[in-house]
Amino acid sequence: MKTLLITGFDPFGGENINPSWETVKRLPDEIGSYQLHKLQIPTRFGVAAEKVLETARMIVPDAIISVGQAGGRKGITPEVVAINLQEASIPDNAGHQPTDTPVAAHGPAAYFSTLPVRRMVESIRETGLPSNLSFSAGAFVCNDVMYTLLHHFQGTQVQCGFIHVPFLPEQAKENVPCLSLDEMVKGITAAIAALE
Ligand code: PCA
Repeated sequence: MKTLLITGFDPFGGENINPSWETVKRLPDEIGSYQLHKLQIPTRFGVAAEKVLETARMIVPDAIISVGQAGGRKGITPEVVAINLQEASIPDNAGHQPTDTPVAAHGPAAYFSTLPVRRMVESIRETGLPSNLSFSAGAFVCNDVMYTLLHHFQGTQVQCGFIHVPFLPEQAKENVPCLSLDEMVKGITAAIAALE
């Protein structure tokens, strides 16, 4: 079997739950030809990505998917691109709020996801759930993790990237879209099933 390292974040920005970790921890242990290794990471610049890399050094995964919350989005959105920028509008969970700072000092401006993002969108839609490609993972901790992984694993066979999920019903205020936990689990399972 192949190994998938899949991560979710702890709550941030005043929320007391993060749908990404709630979803990741409920995924089955095997999907298709992949054995899942689940990891919770802190919503902290630098530290989150380092934790993923530390685990990757131990388990040597074939693929890495990091999942995060994007409150306000309607569907499950595989991210196409990560940018070399930290620009935070709120502090992270350690109180850091960098602006105009590169993720990697001498890195390129951006990296494309090496996950099969278009196939993932199709696979999620086949379950009846809303999904589309996203062309911005923001410039907060999620983008920081995605960029760091793609920078680290460039030129290797390790496929990596990021998927944002909407709020859960208990987080969404009036007229803000959300998905239930069961729907998120179904959608992320379908995304994983699209891996080679
Ligand atoms: N979402 C944030 C960081 C942690 C999370 O779940 C983001 O989109 O950057």
